[in-house]
Amino acid sequence: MTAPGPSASCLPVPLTRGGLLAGAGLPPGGECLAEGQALARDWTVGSCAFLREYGVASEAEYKRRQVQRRHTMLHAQLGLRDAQLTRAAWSQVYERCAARGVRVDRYGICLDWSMGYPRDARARYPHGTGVLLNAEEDFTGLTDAAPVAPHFGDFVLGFPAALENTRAALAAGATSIGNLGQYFTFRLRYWDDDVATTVATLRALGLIGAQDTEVLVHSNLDDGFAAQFSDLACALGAALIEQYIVQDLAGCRLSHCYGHHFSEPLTRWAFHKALAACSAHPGTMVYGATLSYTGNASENFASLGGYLLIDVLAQLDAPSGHALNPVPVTENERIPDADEIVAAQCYAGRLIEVAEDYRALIDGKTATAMAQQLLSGAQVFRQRVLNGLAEAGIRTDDAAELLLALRRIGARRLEAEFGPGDPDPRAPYGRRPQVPAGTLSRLQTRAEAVLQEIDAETRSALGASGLSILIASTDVHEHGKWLVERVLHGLQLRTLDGGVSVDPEVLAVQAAEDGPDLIALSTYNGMAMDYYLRLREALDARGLDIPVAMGGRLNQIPEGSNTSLPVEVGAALTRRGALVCRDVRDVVPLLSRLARAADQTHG
Ligand code: B12
Repeated sequence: MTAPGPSASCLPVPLTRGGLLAGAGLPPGGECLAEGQALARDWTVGSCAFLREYGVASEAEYKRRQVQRRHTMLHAQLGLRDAQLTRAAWSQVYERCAARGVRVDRYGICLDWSMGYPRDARARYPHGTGVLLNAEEDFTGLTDAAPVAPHFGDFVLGFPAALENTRAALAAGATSIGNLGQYFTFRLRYWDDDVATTVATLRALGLIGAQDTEVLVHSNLDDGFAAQFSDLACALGAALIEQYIVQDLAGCRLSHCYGHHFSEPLTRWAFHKALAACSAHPGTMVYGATLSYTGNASENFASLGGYLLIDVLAQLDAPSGHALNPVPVTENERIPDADEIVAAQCYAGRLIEVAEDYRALIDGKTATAMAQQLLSGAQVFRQRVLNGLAEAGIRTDDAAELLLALRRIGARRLEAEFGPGDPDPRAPYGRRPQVPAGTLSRLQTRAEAVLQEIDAETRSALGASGLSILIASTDVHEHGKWLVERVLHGLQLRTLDGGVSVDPEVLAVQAAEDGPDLIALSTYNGMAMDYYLRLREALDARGLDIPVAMGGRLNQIPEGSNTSLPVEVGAALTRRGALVCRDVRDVVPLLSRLARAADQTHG
C-alpha cells in the first residue's frame, strides 16, 4: 500500500468565517444537493428480499406498521471481511433465529472504513476490519440473501465515497442509509480533503431526498459528537441541528441512533423519551451499551440484560420505531461471529417476552423530568450554535457551510462556546453539564482511582521530573487517550496533545518540534503493528529515539486476511521496541524509569 503524503496537523480554528472556511473553495450547498437530485433519474431504490417479503415500499413503512402492532424490532450488526462469508451469515443468522421464533428485522452492515475512500483510489489506502463491497453486484448479493432490512450505516454518508456508495445501496434496495454522525468526527487516514467529503455527502443527500420512495438518512449520535460532549443536552442539541440541516435544508428524512455510551438506565431511558418527542420519523436502531462490556462473556450478559430491559420498556412506553440491538457478549474481545450474534438475538427475543411484566414496577416520572431538561437544554444549544455561527459570518441557510463549520469546530469547542450549562472552570469543557454524560464521569472516576493507588514517593518523583508526554490516538477511539491524559495531569506531568486519528508521519513531525520524553499512543482499529512501524520509521528518519508506549486494542489484521479477524500483536510489538501497556497503570513504572534515567543523565 502506498498512502499519500502526511496531512497537516489540526490546530484550533478561529470562530470567524475566514477561520472556519479557510482554504475551502466550497461550492454552495444548494448546488451540491441539486447535482445529487439530478441523478435520481438514473438511480432509484431497487428491489430486495426484505421489501418483497413484507410488501412495503420502504423500511420506514415497515417500522410504522410494527409500531402499530406493538412489535419490538431487532437489529443485528454484521460484517466479516469477506463478502461471501457476510452473505452466508446474512441468511444463517436470520434463519437460525427464525427457527427459535425470533425475527431479526434489520441488519447493519459493518462496511470496511476504506469503503469511505473513492472507489478508484481505495486500493492505495489502509483498510480495517469490515467488509469491502467494490461493485454494485456485491451490494445486491447481500440484500437478496434474506428478508431483513438492509442498513448501510457506516462509511457511506460523511465520506468522500458518499455518492457512489449511496447509489449502490439504493439500487440494492436499502432505504436506510448513513451514517451522518461519522461526518462530524471520523477522519480517514491520509485523507484531509474535508471539502470533497462535504460535497460528496451533500450530493448523496440530494439523491436520497429526490427519491420517490421514503429513504431514511441515518445518523448514529455516538459516532458523531455525542461520545465527546460532557453534557447530554448538547448530544440531543446536536440531533436538533442535524434535523435542521438534513430535513429543513436538504429535504430528507432524518433518523437517529444512540446507545453505545448510554450505560446508565436513567439517562438511557430519558434520552429515548426526549429523542422520541422531537423526531418526525421512525428511529433506525438503539445501539447496545457496548461501553458497559468490560468483563468476560458471562459477566457481559448482565450488562446486555440490563440495557436491553430498559430499551424494551422504553419502546413499550414510547414506541419510536427503533429496532433494538443486542450486542453479542464477546464484543469487547473480538468481532463477534454468527453463533454469538444468534445467541444475543435469541436472548433479546426472550427478554422482550418477559419485559411486559416489569412495567408496573417502573415509575417513569424521574425519566420524564430528565427528558424535559434534555429537551430544553437541547433547544438552547441548537439556537446558540446557529446564532454563534451566523455571528461568525457562516450562512446558516447553506448546508455546506454549516456542515463544514461544525466539523471543523468539533464537539468540545461547541460545548465550551455554546453549551446550555452554566460556566464552571472545574468542568471538563468549562461548563457545568445539565445532564452529565456518564462516559466521561466514569473515566474521571477511574483516573482518580488509579491516582489514589500511586504512592506518595512515586508521585513526588514524577511531579518533579519535568517529563513531557505526547499523547495521541491512532483512530476515532479516544477514551483511552482521555484516561491516560487524566492520570498524567493528576501526576502533574506535562502532556502535549497529538490529536485523535492522527497519521504516524504527522505525529513524528510534532515529536520533532516538541521533543517529548515519551509518546503515548492509544489504538483500537486493528492496525497496531502497521502504525507503530510507520511511526518508528518516521521518527528514525528524523534521528529521534523517543520511546513509544502503546495501549488499547493491540491487534493487527494480517495482510491478505479475508476473515477480518485481527490477531494479537502485543508480543511482536515488544520485540520491535514498543512499550506495551495492558492497563493505564502500566504507564506509571515506565515514567518512573524515564524519570530515573533523566536524573542520572542530568546528575
Ligand atoms: C466506545 C467504542 C467506540 C466509539 C468510540 C467513541 C470515542 N470517541 O472514543 C465509536 C462508537 C465511535 C466506535 C467506533 C468504531 N469502533 Co469501536 N469500540 C468502542 C468500545 C465499545 C470501547 C472502547 C473504549 O473506548 N474503551 C474504554 C477504554 C478507556 O478502556 P479499554 O479499552 O479497556 O482500555 C484500557 C487499557 O487498554 C488502557 N489504555 C488504552 N489506551 C491506552 C494508551 C496508553 C498509552 C496506555 C498506557 C494505556 C491505554 O486504558 C484502559 C484502562 O486500563 C470497544 C469494545 C469494548 N467494549 O472494548 C469497541 C471496538 C474498539 N471498536 C471496534 C470497531 C471495529 C469500531 C469501528 C470500526 C466500527 C464501525 N464499523 O464503525 C469504528 C471505528 C472506525 C475507525 N475509523 O477507527 C472494535 C475494534 C476491533 C479490533 N481492533 O479488534 C471493538 C473492539 C469492538 C469490536 N469487538 O468489534 N467505537
